[in-house]
Amino acid sequence: MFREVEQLEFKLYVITDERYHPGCSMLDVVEAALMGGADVVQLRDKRATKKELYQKAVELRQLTARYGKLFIVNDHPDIALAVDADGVHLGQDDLPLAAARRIMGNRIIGISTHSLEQARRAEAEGADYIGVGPVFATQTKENATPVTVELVRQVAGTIRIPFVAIGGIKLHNVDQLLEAGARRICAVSEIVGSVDVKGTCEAFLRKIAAHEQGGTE
Ligand code: TZP
Ligand code: MG
Repeated sequence: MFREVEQLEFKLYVITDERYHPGCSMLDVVEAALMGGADVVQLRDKRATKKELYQKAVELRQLTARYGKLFIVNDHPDIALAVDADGVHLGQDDLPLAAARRIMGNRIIGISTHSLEQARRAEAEGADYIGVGPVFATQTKENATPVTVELVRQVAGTIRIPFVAIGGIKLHNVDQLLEAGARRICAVSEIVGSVDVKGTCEAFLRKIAAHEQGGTE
């Protein structure tokens, strides 16, 4: 079901993290996010075995396909291909982009970046989108030093491929990123750890839309 995308269109990117919803099924949480309008889902689980990740990926591929939304696998191009995901997301210490491109062909490759130099390099090397962060302090990712809102502003003024701001983003602090030029937002704990996953996604999207129309909500 993977679709070739000419210009990657998305606004709200959600990443799975089952640590934030013990006792709730991941599929139910992700489905609530999709109902709330999330338009990219990334499977990220550093604790699962490869076999477990593969099984989760199969299920998330089916679910995201039902909603016609993009599905990205973190870290593992082989799993991404095996489940017909739309793409893979890689960090600075993962498989180099050129090598990943040989595996992924025209599918989406996203790259995590933490500086303007890394953002420029990912763009030059052919990334389809980049993540910029963590913008704020986060409990979700280990050893992640905040990169500041100023970097988001610099990336917005420099980079032409889509970029998504990530890291510590909450409904109460997202406006400053939208003001700094972010058009796409990724949140993990604020969405999947919410008691109202669908409502939280809707609230993020309302803020993004309000900003596009030239003001805060
Ligand atoms: N990469 C940079 S920050 C981050 C990742 C995967 C985690 C963001 O999680 P949260 O809960 O939205 O701070
Ligand atoms: Mg990685």
